[in-house]
Amino acid sequence: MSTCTQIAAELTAPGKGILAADESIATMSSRLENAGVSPTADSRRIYRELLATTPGLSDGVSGIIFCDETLGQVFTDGRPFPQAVRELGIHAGIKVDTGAKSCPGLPGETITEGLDGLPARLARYAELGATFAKWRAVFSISGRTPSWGATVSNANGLARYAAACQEAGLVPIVEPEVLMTGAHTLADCAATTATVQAAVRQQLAALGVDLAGIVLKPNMVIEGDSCPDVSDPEQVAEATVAVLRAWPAQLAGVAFLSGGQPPERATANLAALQQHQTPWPLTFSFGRALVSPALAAWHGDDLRYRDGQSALAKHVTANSAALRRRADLQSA
Ligand code: 5MM
Repeated sequence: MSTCTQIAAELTAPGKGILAADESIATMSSRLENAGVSPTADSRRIYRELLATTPGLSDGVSGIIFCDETLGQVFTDGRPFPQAVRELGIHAGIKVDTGAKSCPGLPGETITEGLDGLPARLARYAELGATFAKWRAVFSISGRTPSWGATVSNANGLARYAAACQEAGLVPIVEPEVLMTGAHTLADCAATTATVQAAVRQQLAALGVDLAGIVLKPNMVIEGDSCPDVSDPEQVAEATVAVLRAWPAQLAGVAFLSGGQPPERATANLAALQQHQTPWPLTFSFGRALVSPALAAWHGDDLRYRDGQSALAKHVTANSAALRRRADLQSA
């Protein structure tokens, strides 16, 4: 088994998911400010340390994705984040894209950047102790989007990133996100997600990416946030698995993003997904659905540090329990 295959299997091990704590400095700063915390490098560091040192975190979390700033920071006791997290039994990952930027030629659409100098950055991240990476491309549904140009360009970026990661010995998390923003229906989301994922598969194959050494991080198939017809967990799960069935069995695993769903809804949908037999594990790589309650409970108050950790632990436990339903079904 190659290193990437082994790490990808560990990231998607039964009962475990991934914590996405990789907000860019700008996003993290604005979330801290909204929670009443002064956004400094140290407050961002303290918050990520709060998350990572949550008691029992490794029972339900196999890996934490950080951004460049955090990967170079240290715990209060002086240990670098990657080392300290590794010593907690958790893989350290790194977001390596540099964000979704306006796409020349395609007004209103974005292309995710970050390929320039990527091999050298990956080598440095591996040296720092990262074992996996993440790159997110975003697609929005409207009457004219996503265009084929944006779909193929972003799929090619994801594939070039994934190939570079595997050459560097890092597992790429491949994240094509169809956004929930809008009034589109579940069926609209299913059609767009299928088209986007087909383009990603084609580009991964064209660049010889080994699917056994990647983790796919897709959106669940779900209606837009202003669509009046709200789907239930069984509908989301059925539509999501129907789209995913196009992926070959060798894919290491699927770790869903939460996409702005309320935490309880994301967990209920994840639980419903476990009812479906699939050749790959279906787990979580949630950001907001895990960290928002923790940030709200802590909001920068030293006296509420443990409350922040308890809020995170509660949601990790609930999602891990949702995954264990799959193990129960398989052994029944
Ligand atoms: C944590 O948010 C990540 C991106 O942050 P920036 O936009 O600041 O770069 C994001 O990629 C995240 O990892 C995924 O979208 C999943 O997060 P959600 O909140 O959708 O589960």
